[in-house]
Order: sequence, then structure tokens, then C-alpha cells
Amino acid sequence: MAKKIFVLGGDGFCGWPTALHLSELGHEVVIIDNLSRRRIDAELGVHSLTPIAMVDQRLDAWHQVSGRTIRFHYLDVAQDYARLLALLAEERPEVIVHFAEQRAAPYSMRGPTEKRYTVNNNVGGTHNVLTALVACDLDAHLVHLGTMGVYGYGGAGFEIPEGYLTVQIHDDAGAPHDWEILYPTRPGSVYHMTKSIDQLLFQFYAQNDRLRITDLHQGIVWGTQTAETRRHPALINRFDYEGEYGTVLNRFLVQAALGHPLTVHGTGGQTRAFLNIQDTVRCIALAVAHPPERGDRVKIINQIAESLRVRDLARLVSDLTGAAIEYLPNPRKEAAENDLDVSNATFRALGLDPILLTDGLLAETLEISARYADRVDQRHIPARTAWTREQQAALDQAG
Ligand code: NAD
Ligand code: USQ
Repeated sequence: MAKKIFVLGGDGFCGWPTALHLSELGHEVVIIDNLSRRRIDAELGVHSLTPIAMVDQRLDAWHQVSGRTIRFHYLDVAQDYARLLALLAEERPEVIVHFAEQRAAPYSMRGPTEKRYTVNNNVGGTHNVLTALVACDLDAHLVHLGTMGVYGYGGAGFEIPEGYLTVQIHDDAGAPHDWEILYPTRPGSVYHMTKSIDQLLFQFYAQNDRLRITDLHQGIVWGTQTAETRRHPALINRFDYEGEYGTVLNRFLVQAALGHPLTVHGTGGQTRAFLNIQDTVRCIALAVAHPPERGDRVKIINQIAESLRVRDLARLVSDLTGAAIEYLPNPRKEAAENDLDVSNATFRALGLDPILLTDGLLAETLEISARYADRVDQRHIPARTAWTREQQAALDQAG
């Protein structure tokens, strides 16, 4: 069934291909974005590996190849509550997909300005959306992009469930009682902390105002193109490769294409969960099609395909390309080695058969990396942001 869908943050890496995919499925899509991601690129003096078109050009190209119209509103959901409220009251979307947050852990740890910006933008934006839904009495399904990082990457010796944990409490008389709680959060950066706070906001508004909310705990996304973004050069998706926003696998693929050693932090024993961008868009379409009922608890779904250690990822890319691997001092405060076993039962039950790293798609991302390699500014490849003063001093000294 076609729905009217607001895509908050629909100009970003995950939001843009999702907006196209939802439009292709026949939904009426409206993108809301303040283009802050493009501004942060300018602030950092970097740009996407891929040449991304301006929003208007993107939307015109989509209309040209698909005959479909996506509308766009330039709006800051954290700063302009009045316009957000007016827009929701006027348009009354049935679904809101919320990507509109500052999403880079290193950027969120750069200094006081970026820490405060990340908290104010992410927590303020999410709270504005929730408040506005209540204020205009709108029963829209809110689908939020959360992160695996709220769980603290496992190590507990059991499979991480989807958001909730049943614990047994013994009362004063010693009788056991089962109690369902949100899985205890253990964020590893200011950015990840904002996603932990988002979880509490959702819990409160689902309980108090019976808002229908799905929170997708997504792993690290890799790849860049989807079936829709391939349809016109002006639809190409963004691709971050530098030390602040570039995520590990996409960074390794670009580094390999340049003949740069793969930058493994520490021992590379960190295990993380991964997902291809083509599955991001599929998962969101599935979440949109399966909303919770009014009055339900927040529906938390793990959005991941598989877990891997960073050094195994580096080996995989190295075996494919011959790239050298460099083990660098870790600029982050994170466990040097961890296991990570995560349930993705909900999406699998809904029919998702996720793309795996062994499925051959690394070659496609490598090809894009090689095609645009001359756009890379190699000065921006090393990670420059450390988590603590001591780590920062060591990083600065290493040059
Ligand atoms: P991105 O930075 O490419 O996109 C975010 C978009 O939101 C940008 O276009 C930005 O301009 C917009 N935005 C930010 N703040 C805004 C505001 N206040 N008002 C309006 N627009 C605003 O990030 P992404 O990689 O597409 O990630 C999207 C979401 O998915 C984020 O919430 C992120 O936490 C989550 N996520 C991403 C990954 C990943 O690997 N990229 C993994 C897990 C979860
Ligand atoms: N790493 C390296 N070398 C690099 C870059 C990263 O070894 O060159 C390591 C990091 O130290 C870390 C791991 O790779 O241990 C992942 O780092 P990342 O930058 O790929 O991912 P992360 O900072 O966790 O953030 C990304 C997205 C974020 C999302 C998160 C999902 O930017 O928006 O929420 O992945 S998750 O990691 O599952 O929490």
C-alpha cells in the first residue's frame, strides 16, 4: 500500500538511496534535510569520493528516469521546531523515516564544539520530532536509524537480542520476578551516546503518547550504489573515505585502490557488524511495511548482515587487492579484542537474505573506488581525532 513518507536526512548516504527506493516502490516521498552533511564536508575541507549532484539536480534526474516526483524541504529538524510542526500538521505523513543526525563517532569526539553540536543536533532533533507528533496529534509510524553501538559490542558470551533483555529480579522475600528492560547501553563515543539517549526518548513517548516507533539498530554500512542510484550519473550516492566520516570497510577499499596501506587501528581485534547499503534500503522498506500497533512497546530490530573482526576485513581486502596492512596505534577508546554475536531474526523472518562480504560485491565498490581515485585527497586519509588527551598527544606526535 502506497504511503506518504517523510525522509528526514534524505540527502545523506543512507537517506538518499532509501528515498529513491521508497519512491520506486510507489510511496509518496518528501525529503527533509538541512544539508548540514555537505556543510561539514566544506568545514573539514573534504568531499565525497563520488561526485554528488546538488539536491535539485538529483530530484530532476530521478523524475527523468522514473517519472516519479520526490519533493524536498530545506529544514533543520533540531533548530526549526515551528516549521517542522507546521509541515507535519499540513502534510500529515503516514511514515517518518528519521536519518537526520550527525553520525560520525570521530567527528563527535573532535572537541567541545563538535560534542555539543552532536548532542544538541541529535537529541534535540529526535525530541522535536516526537514532540511535534504529539502536538499535532499525528499517528505516523516513526522509523529511526539507531546503531549497534548502543549495545557496546557484546562480549557478554551470548547472542545480543533485539533491544530488550529479560532479567530476573529477586524480591525482598526471595521470590524471582521476570522483568523486561532495554538492553543496557554502553556507548563508545558521544555520537553513540546520542543514540542511547534517543532510545529513552522513544521508550517514554511510546509509553506516554502511544506513538508507533521502530528503532533500527544498524551496523556499519558499506558499498555505495543501489539499483536506483545507478540509473543516472546525477543519482550517484555519496561515499565517505576520510578519517572522520569514512567507515572502515569503505575506507579500506579506497585505500586499496590507491595503493595506500590499510589503516587498521590497534590489533584489529575489534569485531563489528556490517551491512551493505542495498540491504539498508531493503530493511527500511520492510520496516515501513510492518509497523507496530498503537500502544506497543518500541519495536527494536537489529539491522545487520554479519559480524567480522577489523583485521579479518583488512585481510579480505588485502587478499583481493594485494594491499599492505598497517597496524596503527588506536586513536579510539574501545576494547582491543571483542566477540560480537548479534540476532538479526526479525529481518530474516521478514524475508531478508542479506548480502555477505563473500558475495563478490567488494569488487563493485573497489571499481567505484578506482574510478574516482583521482578525487581523493590523501592528506585526509589518516584518522586525526583521538578519544582522550593522551591518545591525541600520541596521534599528533606520530604526525
Ligand atoms: P549522513 O551524514 O550521510 O546523512 C545524514 C543526513 O541528515 C545528512 O544529509 C544531513 O544533512 C542530515 N541532517 C543532519 N542533521 C540534520 C538536522 N538537524 N536537520 C535536517 N537534516 C539533518 O549519515 P548516514 O550515513 O546516511 O546515516 C544516516 C543515519 O543512519 C544516521 O542517523 C546514522 O546514525 C545511522 N547509521 C548510519 C550508519 C552508517 O554506516 N552510515 C550505520 C548505522 C547507523
Ligand atoms: N577502524 C580501523 N581503521 C580505520 C577506521 C576504523 O581500524 O581506518 C576501526 C575503528 O577503530 C572501529 C571500527 O573500525 O573499531 C569501526 O569504525 P567505523 O568508523 O567504521 O564505524 P563507527 O565509528 O562505529 O561508526 C559507523 C557509522 C555510525 C554507525 C556505526 C554502526 O559512522 O553512524 O552508527 O558505524 S556500529 O559500529 O555498529 O555501531
